[in-house]
Amino acid sequence: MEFNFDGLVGPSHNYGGLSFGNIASQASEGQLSRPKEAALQGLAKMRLLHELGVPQAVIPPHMRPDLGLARRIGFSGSEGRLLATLAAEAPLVLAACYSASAMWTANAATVSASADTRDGRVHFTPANLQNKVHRSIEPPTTRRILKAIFADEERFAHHEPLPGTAALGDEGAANHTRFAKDHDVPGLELFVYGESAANPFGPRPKVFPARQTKEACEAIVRLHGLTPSGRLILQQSPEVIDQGVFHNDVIAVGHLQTLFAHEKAFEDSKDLDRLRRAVSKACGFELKAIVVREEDVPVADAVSSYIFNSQLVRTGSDRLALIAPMECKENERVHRHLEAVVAGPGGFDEVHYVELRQSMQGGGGPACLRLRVPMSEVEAQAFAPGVRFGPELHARLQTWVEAHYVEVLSPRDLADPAFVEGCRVALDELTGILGLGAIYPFQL
Ligand code: SUG
Repeated sequence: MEFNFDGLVGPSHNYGGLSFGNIASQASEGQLSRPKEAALQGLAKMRLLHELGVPQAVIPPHMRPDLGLARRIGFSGSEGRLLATLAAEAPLVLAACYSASAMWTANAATVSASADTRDGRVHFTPANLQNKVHRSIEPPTTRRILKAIFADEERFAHHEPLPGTAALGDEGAANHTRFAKDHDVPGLELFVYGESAANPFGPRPKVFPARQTKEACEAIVRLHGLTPSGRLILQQSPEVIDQGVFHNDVIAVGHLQTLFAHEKAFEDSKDLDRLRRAVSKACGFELKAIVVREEDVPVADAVSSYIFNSQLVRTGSDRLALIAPMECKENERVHRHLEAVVAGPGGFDEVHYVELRQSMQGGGGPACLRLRVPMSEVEAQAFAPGVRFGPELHARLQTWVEAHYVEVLSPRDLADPAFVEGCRVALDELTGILGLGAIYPFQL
């Protein structure tokens, strides 16, 4: 089975405009955010997946603000003074300390199925996220959370994040897709990078940063013990990175035997054939590729609607469903195309449009909000039961959000010491609800 571990949106969800190269993030800078609505939208998506019969679980938010970030770069003083100084002199640093970006758990880690790894364990490498200051502070907490959830060392292996340096830039599962007949048989793990550090004059984007390197992909292949036939590393088209495709999951999504991608997703026109051959060799079936042409959906529409940042899932009634952002319904061209894919042969069986506007304004669609963990039945019994999503946990989390989250958050509110205290109380209570023990620095 494949579990979707969705990131629960944190109480300080705000729009800092912190992600250069992510068009939605930049466009939303300084806007008022609605943390309560954001968290409830995320929970509603989890409920939909659960109701469709797709295994669902939740990953808690990180404690924010992380004022340690500000102190490490030379700001000082008591908590109250520090908040006031940052608000007056360094609002971007303040927004970074408060960022709820850990909600996008597709960037939390790369996960390899036990059927693919040499030692037969599920492997996790937290992403270093070194490309963005506000995200570079996530790995230590992510690692603690993943170790708390997947604690059984006989079944789960946890690696350190790769060194946080440009040559090893790693953004986790957003650039990783697994193709296989099923979740417990060997498959093909596809890694996609934006540039190669060892080839500085090779193809690379000219405007926006490439966040994932080839060298990071190679390191993860080694760490996870993937066999040569069980993995493929391809380059993303640098041209589309410059159009706002900052992760592969903004232009392609795959699941078991199916790939749904834009024709411009990869650098080389032969890459798709390479992928077909590799899948056929590793998995013994022909890849079902649903490739969208530029003339049907231009890259610009793919970026604004996030059509490829959809989740591709197999429902409890064995139907292939696409969970797409509502923005796809609002873009006439995209909507028409999706409906045609559903109606035509060899497409999806159904499409569900979900309202995630609060996350979308930060550049995170349905696929960004989830980390997929393929597991056997036995492995699924071994992870912390408190994070498994169902009606009961949904109700508890909804009540918790209603009690602790503010409706509207403005950049000014971030300087309020009472808001910091509110975040701590909320997250302390959450660890109790999820039964995870101490995972935040202030609890250790
Ligand atoms: O890293 N946005 C995230 C969005 C991550 C989307 N993830 C995937 N595509 N898998 C990012 O750019 C916005 C923060 C801000 O502007 O406040 C942000 O971090």
